[in-house]
Amino acid sequence: MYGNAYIENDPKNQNNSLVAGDDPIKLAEFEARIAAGDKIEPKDWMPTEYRKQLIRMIEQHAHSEIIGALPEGTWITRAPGFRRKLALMAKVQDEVGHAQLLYSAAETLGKSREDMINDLISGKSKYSNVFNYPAFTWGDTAVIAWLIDAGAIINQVANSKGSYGPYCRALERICAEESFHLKYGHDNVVFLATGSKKQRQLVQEALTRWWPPIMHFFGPSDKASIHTETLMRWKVKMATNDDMRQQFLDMYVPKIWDLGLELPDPNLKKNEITGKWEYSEPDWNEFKRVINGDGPCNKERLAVRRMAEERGRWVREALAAKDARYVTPLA
Ligand code: BYC
Repeated sequence: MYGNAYIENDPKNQNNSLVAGDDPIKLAEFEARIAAGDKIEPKDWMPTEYRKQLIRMIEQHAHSEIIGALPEGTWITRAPGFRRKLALMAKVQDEVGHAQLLYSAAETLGKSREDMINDLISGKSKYSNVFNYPAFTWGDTAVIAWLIDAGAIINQVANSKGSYGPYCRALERICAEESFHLKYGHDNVVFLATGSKKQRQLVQEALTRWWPPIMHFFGPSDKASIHTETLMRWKVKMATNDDMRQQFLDMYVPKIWDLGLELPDPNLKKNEITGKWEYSEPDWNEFKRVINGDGPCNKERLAVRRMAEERGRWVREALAAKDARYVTPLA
C-alpha cells in the first residue's frame, strides 16, 4: 500500500549475515533509533531482514485471527441462551476485525493482502497452532475465550511496546478488545466450574484437551526458537517464548486450581526457589506436525478460507473495476 516495496530476502540469511547488503550507516542510525525507543514508521528506512521478519510475524498473526474465528464461530447458533449468543457473535466479529487491522499493518510493509491470502490458502503461511483443534463442546469455547485470549494478551501487551508503529498501534486496540473476551471467557468457565456435575465435567474435559495446545501456543522453547534473537534485537518481540509461557502459568494456573479444576500435567508446580514453573515438556513433534499442516483441523480450516475467497471474488473484482457500469441510470 504505502511504504517501500517488498524486498525478497534469502531465508538462509540469518544472524551475522542478517544485515549483509544493507547500508551500514543507515543501519547504525536505525539501531540507534531502536535503542532510543523510537517507533519505526512505514516510510522510514529499515533493514531488509527487519521488514521480512515483520511481514512474516504480522501476517501469521492476521491469519491466526481470521482462522481463530472459526472454532468459536461454529458455536454461535448453538450457544446456550440469547445473551451468550450475542456475546459470542460480538467476540467473533472482533477477531475478524483484528485480522483486518493486522493485514493493514502488514500491507504497510509492501506485501499485498491478496498475496497474504493466497499464501494462507495455499498452506505457505503459518497461523497459530491452537486453531487447528476442534471445539467439540460449549466447554471448549469457554476455555478458548478465557485461556487462549489470556495467552494472546500476554504476547500482545509485550509486543505493543515494540518498535514498528503500525503493528504496535494495532496491538493496543486489539488488547483492549481482547480484555473483554477474557472476561467473557472467564465468566463462562466460572459458570461451568461452579455448576452441576455435568457442567464441571464438560469444562474439565475441555481444559484437559486444550492444555497441550495452550502450552505450545507461546512457541518452541527459547533454545529451539529460531527467530527470537533477531526479533528481540530489533524490539519486534519484547519477551521470549519461555518468558511468556512462564508469565501465563504464573497468572492462570492458580486461578484454574482455585476453581477446583485439574491440569493434565503431574509435574506442574512452581519452584519457590527459582520462582519458575516446572512442567512436562509438551509434545513438540505434535506441535511441528500441527503448524506444518497436519493437525486435526488444518484441512478443514483452509477449505473454509478457500471457499470464502472464491465466493467473495466477484465482490473484489466488481470493486476493482472502477469504470464498469452495472446499472444504467434511467435519466
Ligand atoms: N503456532 O522462532 P520461533 C488469538 C512457528 S490469535 C504456529 O519461536 P517467533 C485469537 C514460527 O512461526 C493470536 N506456528 O518464532 C484469535 C516459526 O515458523 P516460521 C495469535 C508457530 O516468531 C481468535 C517457528 O515456529 N498470536 O489470540 O520468534 C480467537 C519457530 O518459532 C507458533 C500471534 O500470532 C504457534 N503457536 O515466535 C481467539 C502473535 N509458535 O515462521 C484468540 C504474534 C511458533 O519460521 N506472533 N511458531 O515458518 C508471535 O508473537 C511470534 O511469532 C510467536 C513465535 C511467539 C508465536
